[in-house]
Amino acid sequence: MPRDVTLTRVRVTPIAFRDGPLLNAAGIHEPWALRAIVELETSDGRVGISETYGDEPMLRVLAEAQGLVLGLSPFDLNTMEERVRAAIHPVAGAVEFELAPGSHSAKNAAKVASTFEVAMLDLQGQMLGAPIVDLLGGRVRDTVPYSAYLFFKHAEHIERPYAPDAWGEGLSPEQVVAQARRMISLYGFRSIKLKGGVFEPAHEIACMRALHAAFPGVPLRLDPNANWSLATSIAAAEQLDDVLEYYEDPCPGLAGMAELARHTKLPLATNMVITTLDDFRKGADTGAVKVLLSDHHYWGGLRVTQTLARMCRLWDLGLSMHSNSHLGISLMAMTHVAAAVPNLTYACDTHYPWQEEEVIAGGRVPFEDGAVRVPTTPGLGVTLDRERLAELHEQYRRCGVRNRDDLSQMRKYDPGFTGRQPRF
Ligand code: GKR
Ligand code: MG
Repeated sequence: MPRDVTLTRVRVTPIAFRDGPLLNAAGIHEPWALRAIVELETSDGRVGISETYGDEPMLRVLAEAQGLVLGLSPFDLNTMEERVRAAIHPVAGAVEFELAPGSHSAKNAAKVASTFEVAMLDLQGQMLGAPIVDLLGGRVRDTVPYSAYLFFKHAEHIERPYAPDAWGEGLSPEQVVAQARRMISLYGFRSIKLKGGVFEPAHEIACMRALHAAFPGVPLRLDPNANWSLATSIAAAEQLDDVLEYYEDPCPGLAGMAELARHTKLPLATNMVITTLDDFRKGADTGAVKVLLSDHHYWGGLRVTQTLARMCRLWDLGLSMHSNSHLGISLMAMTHVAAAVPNLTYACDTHYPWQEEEVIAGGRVPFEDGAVRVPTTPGLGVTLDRERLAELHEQYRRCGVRNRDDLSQMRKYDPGFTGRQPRF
């Protein structure tokens, strides 16, 4: 009987993989991005897998949480969640990476529950011979669309031992258009997002207009990550009105976004001002946000994402997905849940094209016409390549990066960089 099977072991492997010199409001990506690969072993010898944040505070929380699932059945998701919520708490005085609300320690319980949930659903699927999407109510689509996620970038990292990536420099409007062309020709994406909040708004608007001219009819988004003041965001909205499908987190705070909403007809999207169900309760009625960018890694898992989707439907909000640097296990978890959400109204974000390395057997997940095919095989539909896992863990051991720090990295290029936000 499946319920006689219990979880007997938790294995957490931190990994580091190469990342490009991508610019954002906080600074610039370091040469290495971190993740943690979590494996849950069962009494009948199965292994369920999951991928999450790999920074030091997250590794500490995962170590603290390991014992909470031992002895549970992979079907005991509710008990797992209750235990995690009772035992895992925010850390007072924690230093948090502001750009990525997923890194905040207030999300610790949600992040751990999400990590365990994905691995437990993988096990459930293996035991029942069903893909995770079936455990979430079944697919409403066979492929999940993703967007071309563009970044301003340097050609090379400032530290020289790292070979340049294949993308070259991406600073001018022409280079940004070339980056989009390359990404679309490689993967077939049908919408485009530019990570902004890096240069003077006039330059970023010029880039958006260049993309609009180069890709007529392709939906475009700009995300300054709250690095524009309210006044700047209002002024820029007028110049972006005919160009954007949505305007993502231009200015800080729910109140700022609500005020901006009174000055523009552009739908505002966020992964910064509504990041918990509690924020949703407070924020949905303000009219500040019309599109929610969910992220199962810090919202609490795939089933919470489905709850959020129902709430978006009830409040008449659009829904899509946010991303950080990640590998294929996360991409597959995103794909399963996105396939089970009827009201996925926009193509999801993914950093995946920026990552060259993988830990899953068979190598990188393919995109077909900008979309990932939803697996029909049991569980997540992907398994670990243990040799690659060991290599990426070795990179983690050697790379020296233990926390994401885009600000300090940027100071290597520009010692005067303050990281003050909003900067424009
Ligand atoms: O990876 O530089 C980045 C992004 O800026 C990321 O940290 C954000 O969390 O992509 C994210 C976003 O949409 O805000
Ligand atoms: Mg964003």
